Amino acid sequence: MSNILKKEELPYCRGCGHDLIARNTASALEQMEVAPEDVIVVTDIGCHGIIDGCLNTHTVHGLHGRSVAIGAGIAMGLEERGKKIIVFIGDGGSTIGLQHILEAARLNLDMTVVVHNNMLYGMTGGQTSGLTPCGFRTTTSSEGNPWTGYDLCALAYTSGAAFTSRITGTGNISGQLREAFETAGFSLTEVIEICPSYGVKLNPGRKLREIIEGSGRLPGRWVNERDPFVIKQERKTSDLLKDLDVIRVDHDNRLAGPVSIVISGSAGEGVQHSASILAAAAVRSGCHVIQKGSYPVTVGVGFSAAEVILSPQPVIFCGTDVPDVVVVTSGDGLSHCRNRIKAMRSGWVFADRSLDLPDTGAGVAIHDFRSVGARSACLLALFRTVADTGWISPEALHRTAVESGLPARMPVDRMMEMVKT
Ligand SMILES: Cc1ncc(C[n+]2csc(CCOP(=O)(O)OP(=O)(O)O)c2C)c(N)n1
Ligand code: SF4
Ligand SMILES: [Mg+2]
Repeated sequence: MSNILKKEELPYCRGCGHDLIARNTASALEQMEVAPEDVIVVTDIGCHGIIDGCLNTHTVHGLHGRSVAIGAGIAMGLEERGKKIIVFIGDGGSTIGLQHILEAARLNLDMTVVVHNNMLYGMTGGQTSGLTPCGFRTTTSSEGNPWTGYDLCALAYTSGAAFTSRITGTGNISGQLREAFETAGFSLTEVIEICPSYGVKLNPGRKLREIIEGSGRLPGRWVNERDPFVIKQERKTSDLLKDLDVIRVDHDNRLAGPVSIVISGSAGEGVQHSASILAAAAVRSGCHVIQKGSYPVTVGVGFSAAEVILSPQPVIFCGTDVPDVVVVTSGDGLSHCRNRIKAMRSGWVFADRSLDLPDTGAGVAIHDFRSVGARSACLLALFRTVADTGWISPEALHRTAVESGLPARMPVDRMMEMVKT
């Protein structure tokens, strides 16, 4: 099993060229012995972009045509060398956002762009793109595209890319991708492939090799000997960590490995704040902690959810597929996390008694969390969670809540008594 790919099954249609690129990208990175946490994959909008959920690497999903600009920002902002920034983009995206490619090539930013050129807009139904070859049939050019596609490699090369290649997306292309990934500076590899659902259907009997030969855009590699881009001006941004209070470890934890807790309630009911109290209590108990918030753009209404990961070791992956514990205190919170509760095969759901939970493989603990008031329900549920799981002590949570001044607003001492009895 690959250490870059999270899943054996990839989400594309059968025979899609994007599948070959994803697997060969993983294999190239493995040959190079790059750790998944040292790889940042930026994907564009399109079928190729749905790979995000299958990768163990960092992933950022861009806007259509803008993923190269995002990758460029990362490449310019990263102080640490040795990271691999790889942008996955389609023929559609790379012509919609062509200028971003030319600028990144001109600056010779240290990143690789892998163009998934299936010669049409796959995700939206097979329309012509700026790289569709002359004569190739798409859903918007039933007689065959009357224009020749851009020579993307020539544009990138003449803009200054350190390495540019055009390859055929068949067989083992890991060595060719590796050449791009190993380039110091900007590299672009255009992989020409075919979309079975539209390209093959609309161009029956035409072979990929013959299409490439007739397109005038032949495979090749082009090199500019240049140094990669480095930021020359002095950094003026301050270190955001420097001004934070140091939390001293004065409690124990009983964690054997990482655990994830999803806390889901309503806007205005203290979900994010309670999650921060839990996170700080876990830090003072010697844990490594990740906290993420999630809420609609209308922050004052609807759900409010937080994901907290507690771990005895540093947390490298900060996502949660299926949580170990869900804490849910309101109807809004339940609507938001219903599917996650359904997907649980083990662990615990701590829920307010007013809620009608879906079937789940997790254990269920029902309590009257809202009896202490809507704004305190979430913190009470977290007191119950730590008391029942034993991961950290209720005393650590209580002390953190007291030190942050919560007793003025919430019955923190009463909550402590409630879980002790
Ligand atoms: C700014 C913008 N324009 C248009 C769209 C609609 N759209 C979504 S996917 C897509 C086509 C993607 O084609 P391509 O980049 O070639 O990727 P593929 O699906 O073929 O992998 C389009 C036009 C969008 N999401 N955003
Ligand atoms: S529609 Fe085409 S490009 Fe999209 S996944 Fe299916 S075969 Fe691949
Ligand atoms: Mg495409």
